[in-house]
Formats: sequence, structure tokens, C-alpha cells
Amino acid sequence: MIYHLLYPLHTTFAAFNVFRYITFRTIYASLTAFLICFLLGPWVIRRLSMMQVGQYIREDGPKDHYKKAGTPTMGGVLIIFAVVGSTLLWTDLTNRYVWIVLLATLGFGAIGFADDYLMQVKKRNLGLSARQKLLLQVILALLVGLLAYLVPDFSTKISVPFFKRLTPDPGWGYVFFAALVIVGSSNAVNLTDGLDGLAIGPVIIAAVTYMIFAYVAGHARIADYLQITPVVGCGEITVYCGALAGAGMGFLWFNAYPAQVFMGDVGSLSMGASLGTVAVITKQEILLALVGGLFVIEALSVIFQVSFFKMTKGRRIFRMAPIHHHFELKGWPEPKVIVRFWIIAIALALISMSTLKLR
Ligand code: 57M
Repeated sequence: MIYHLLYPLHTTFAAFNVFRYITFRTIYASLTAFLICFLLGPWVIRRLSMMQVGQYIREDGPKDHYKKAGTPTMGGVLIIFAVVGSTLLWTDLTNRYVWIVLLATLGFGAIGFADDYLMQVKKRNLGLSARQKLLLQVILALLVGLLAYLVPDFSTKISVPFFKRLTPDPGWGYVFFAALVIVGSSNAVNLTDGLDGLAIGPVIIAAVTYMIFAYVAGHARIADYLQITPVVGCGEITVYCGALAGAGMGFLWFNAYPAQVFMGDVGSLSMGASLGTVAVITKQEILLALVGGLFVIEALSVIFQVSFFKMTKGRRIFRMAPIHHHFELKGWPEPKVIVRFWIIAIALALISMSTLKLR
């Protein structure tokens, strides 16, 4: 809205020309989203506490978590409000990709909200059934994939990191591929969200990484120079990524150990799906497995643990899955696990950025 209101005035006030620039708007989208979370955070946390939207802690989890009982959850509502609000303020709202990514953010937020809400009403640590949740996620992700597919000139070729000539094209099958990326990302972030700041830290890191990829893909000359798939109009997704990173920082302010609030499914499902959608729009779908490599490690630890557990009738690979619980049970203090996992996420993001040159 700021873009639409102020940029046209550049003919009268030359300084307003600055609103044209994606870089400028990304910086302010990030700061706006940060401020929204930072300023509204205490009020939202108070409201959630008053409404007794407090986390129930499972008794079979690490004992260190018992003291977290009653911590307000559903803080993701604040993140989503900040991301959507800031995006509406700073992006070009005639851009279709902006609306597609907002649909993913709000839609997956709504699924998570329903899950969290049921959990609070039922007053136990279970919300929607896993099957119901997955079905809703798949339907919504297919819709998001279809909308991207329908954007004129949207390429259905898949970029393979490190191999610039390898671009398989599944045609309309791309819609299913996109849905897989979005649902996978949404659930992987959800599994990671089990320690204070453990999920939102890597979400910020991934948002910043994709900020760069969105800018590059949206800039015909730079995309051509770096030989990555150009995506006309995807520059506006840079601004969205800025809002995502800013909102994440604002939320982390309160979610940092010891957390005053958890994001809930409303936050984790929506953040993961947003990143998946950004990966699809920027045509860096497979790269998400590296940018968000930490989420992949967490998800794989669950897949291996559960498969092994079933195959061996009760034996385990890790002391507990997802893998962050394994290190907690080994005696690492929670902040150490969190910061070390962040370090891994930063290293993986750096390797991902090197694919701009290594190909
Ligand atoms: C969500 N949610 C946290 C909070 C957060 C298949 C199975 C591995 C699934 C997995 C699972 O349910 N994962 C999804 C993990 C929960 O946090 C809430 O959930 C929201 C995200 N959806 O925003 O509202 C707890 O996590 C802790 N937490 C923090 N700080 C935060 O900022 O400390 C969360 C955010 C909170 C809090 O304690 O209560 C969760 O862990 O439930 N299941 C598991 O993760 C369980 N693993 C398990 O059963 N492993 C088995 C295998 C065979 C399946 C094994 O290894 O033996 C563990 N989770 C818990 N207890 N709580 C183990 C038991």
C-alpha cells in the first residue's frame, strides 16, 4: 500500500522514487514486520495467557520440558500478522506471486490454527488427527502449485543445484511436485519446533537466503549472468522474504530461551509452507533441501527412528526423535543444542549460496 500510495508521487517529490526499489522496500518490510512483532508481542503474550492458551507438555518427553508447561502458544498468529501486514504495505500488489505466497502463509496458518485451537479446547496435547492435517495440507498445497503453474510464462522446469544443464520438466506434473515441496517443508519445520528458537532461527536464515535468490531470479540481467532460471516478477518475493525474516526476528525476541511464547502449529506449518512456496516461485525448489537442511535432518531423524522402531519392535537409533531431543537426553543444555543447530543452518545456507557460482 505504501508502494502504491507514495511511488506515484515521485513526479512531484523526486525523493519518492526510492519506493520503486526492491532493495529499499525489502529493508523497510523487514523492519516493519520486526517492529510489529516487537511492539505487539507483550500484548499478544498477555492475551494468550489470559485466554489460557498454554502449552500442555507430554509426560514422555525430556524432563527439562516439564517446567515449560503453561507457556503461551499460538504466537504464530503474531508472526503471520506481521508478515502479511508488512507485505501488504511494501509490495506491488498487482504482482500475482505476492498473492500466491500470502495464500500459502494464511492457508497453512489456518490449518495450524485449527489444530492448536482443538488442542486447547480438548485440553490435551493433540489437535487435528495426523491424517486430517495432511489431507488439508495436500489440498491447499496443490492449489498453491496450480496457481503458480497458471501464471503466464511460469516455467515448469525444475532447477537442480550444481547442475545448470539438468532441468527436468514434468509439465503439468509440476503442480504435484510443488505440492510435495510445500507440504514437506511445512511438516519439517513443524517437527523442528521443539526447543526455544530452534525453528524460527533457521526460518530467518532461510528467508534471508531466499531473499537473495528471489532478487537474482527477478533481475533478468543478473539471472542471465549467474545462469539461473529467470522469473519475471519474482523480485517482489524479495520484499516478502524481508518481511518473513523481520517477523521472525521480532518473534525470536520473545521465543529465545527461556521462551515466553511458542509459535504453535499456526506458526510452524505456515512458516514451513511459506518457505516451500518461495522455493517454488523462485525456481529453487530442490535447493530448499539444502537451505533448510536442518529441517531435513530433523525430519529424517524421525523417519529413521520410527521405521527402525517399527522394524525392530521397539529398538531405537536415537535416544529420542526428532534429533534435538537426542542431544538434550545426552545432557547438552537446551541453549547449546539450539545455538549449535543454528550454526549448522547458517553453514548450510552459505553452501546453498555458493550454488550461484558453483555450477
Ligand atoms: C511438534 N511439538 C513439540 C509448540 C510448538 C512422529 C513424531 C516424531 C512427531 C513429533 C511431533 O509431534 N512433532 C511436532 C513438536 C511441542 O511444541 C508445541 O508444538 C508446536 C509446534 N507444532 O510451537 O506449541 C513441545 O516442544 C517444546 N518447545 C519448546 N520451545 C519452543 O519454542 O521447548 C516447542 C517450541 C512443547 C515444548 O516442550 O511442549 C513437541 O515436541 O511435542 N513427536 C515428538 O516430537 C515426540 N517424539 C517421539 O514421540 N519420538 C519417538 C518416536 C519413536 C516417534 C521416540 O523417539 O521414541 C517428542 N515430543 C514430546 N514428547 N513432547 C517426544 C515426547
